Amino acid sequence: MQRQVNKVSFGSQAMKLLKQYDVDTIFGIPGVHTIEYYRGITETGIKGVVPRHEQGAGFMADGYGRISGKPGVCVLVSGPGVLNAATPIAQAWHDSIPMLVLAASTESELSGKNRGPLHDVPDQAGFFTQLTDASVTVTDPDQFAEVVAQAFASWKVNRARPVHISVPFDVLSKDVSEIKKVDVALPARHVSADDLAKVVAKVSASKKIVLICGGGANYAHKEITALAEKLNSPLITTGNARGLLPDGHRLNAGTTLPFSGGQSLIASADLVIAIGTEFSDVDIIYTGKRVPQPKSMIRVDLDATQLQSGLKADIGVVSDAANFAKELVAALNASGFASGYESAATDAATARGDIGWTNQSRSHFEWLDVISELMPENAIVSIDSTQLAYTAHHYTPWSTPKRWLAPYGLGTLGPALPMGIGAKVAAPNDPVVIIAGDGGVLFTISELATARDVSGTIVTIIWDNAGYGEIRDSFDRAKADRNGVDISSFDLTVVAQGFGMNASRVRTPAELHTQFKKALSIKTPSVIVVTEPGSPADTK
Ligand SMILES: Cc1ncc(C[n+]2csc(CCOP(=O)(O)OP(=O)(O)O)c2C)c(N)n1
Ligand SMILES: [Mg+2]
Repeated sequence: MQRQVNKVSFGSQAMKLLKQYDVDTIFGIPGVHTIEYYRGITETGIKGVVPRHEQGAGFMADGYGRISGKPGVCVLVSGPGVLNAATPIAQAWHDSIPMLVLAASTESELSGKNRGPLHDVPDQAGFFTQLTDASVTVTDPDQFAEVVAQAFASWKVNRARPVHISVPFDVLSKDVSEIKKVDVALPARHVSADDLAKVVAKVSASKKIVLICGGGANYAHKEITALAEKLNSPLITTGNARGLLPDGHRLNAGTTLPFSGGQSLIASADLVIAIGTEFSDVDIIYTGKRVPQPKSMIRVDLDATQLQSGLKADIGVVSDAANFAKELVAALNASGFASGYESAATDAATARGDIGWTNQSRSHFEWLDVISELMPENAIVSIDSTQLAYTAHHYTPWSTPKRWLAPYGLGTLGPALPMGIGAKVAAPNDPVVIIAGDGGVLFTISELATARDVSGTIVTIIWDNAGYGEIRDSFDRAKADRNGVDISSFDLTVVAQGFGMNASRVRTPAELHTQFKKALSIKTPSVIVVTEPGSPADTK
């Protein structure tokens, strides 16, 4: 069939449009259904990164999004392809990460007819409505341009959430004219004059003001630092905001939400200002102790539903974190505000020091010290749900905002390796350090192949205790007979070598020092398996 002049397939026009939004990478495993998205892609300069499972595609897009600040884009086949990415889509939804999921869907003629077409699932777009800001089946090029424009505009000013677009297989291959970029601009979220006046009055009447910042504030680290300094307020971060203040900053009260240090600081404050946090349970999982309701509280969030959920705000402000911080500092300067909180720096230090470490965490310190000692300043860390990480979240000093990646919102297993790979794609010159458990890493171990493709310094440290350690301990604490927790453990160094990695096993912190130093010095990926002393893995 001859193509008409100036007309190319819907799929290729869609990618040309995305190029205009500065998309440079797509993550996905191609299939016959998605060939049209790939047709002509070389011409656009957009690069395809191929995970070995679509769960990897989603986590890579997530890591890419967190590091680049741009939406990660997945291109996925209908049915199994896009369903395989449901968990990372849910993770991005929880952690407010921009992500565009472009999928094929069942041929229009056969959709909903129950006749068994390849990769068919009933109502694919409907399935994803719960996990996205928008999930739509698009059959018209203008509608495609509109949905994409809305998504990119919304990511700039609203709480970022994934967007899923399905295009039926037959529509993707139809010839269409250029899909023209539509201009959509949504207003930036500022503090209203009324809210600002209320906030200034509250702040001016309070002596001890404490800040709590979450992932929604991380992107505004410069403005928030200026606000913390103006208020002279100790600042506690959630996991997603680690590094917002540098480790040595006098007002840094650490990632101390679950501990008596952080919670006493909050209880002693006249006013707590919480910015961009949903007070996720994962942030307090270390002790399970819920953050107490402060005496008085201002909550600032782009998502109005957050303002009264869990901890109640006396004043709830819908605003972008950077705008809130800038506008409040300007108003306080104009009103001649001066903080009367003289012990702010000491209180921040006390909060950081008052942590009830478990003995298990104490046994992690010597390993984490080695990792911190050698960690390059420009490193990105990507962490899974492993016991070593639970300690690291609160113990490891961290000074760079947005570079400590973990599945805080969803608490799923397996994201660390693919998120780290996505991060590497976004920042090819920066070393990536991944920490995962022997259980979690197996969820996505096939992505070692993608790490090899992407190449560069990507160090995966596997904490090996031959089992689902945290769950094994939970069974013991619950006095339940262990079941399903002492999983078979394989020699992961051999597995890694099979993927072409530099791989080693270490049994002491000194050996970790040697191997980690070596791994950081080479420009190809490495795997270091750490045997947890005294664990069932120690017999290997
Ligand atoms: C998708 C998913 N399945 C199950 C769990 C429950 N879970 C939480 S931690 C954990 C153990 C993980 O084992 P490993 O990665 O080896 O880390 P360890 O606790 O041994 O350090 C499990 C199974 C989960 N969080 N996510
Ligand atoms: Mg384990």
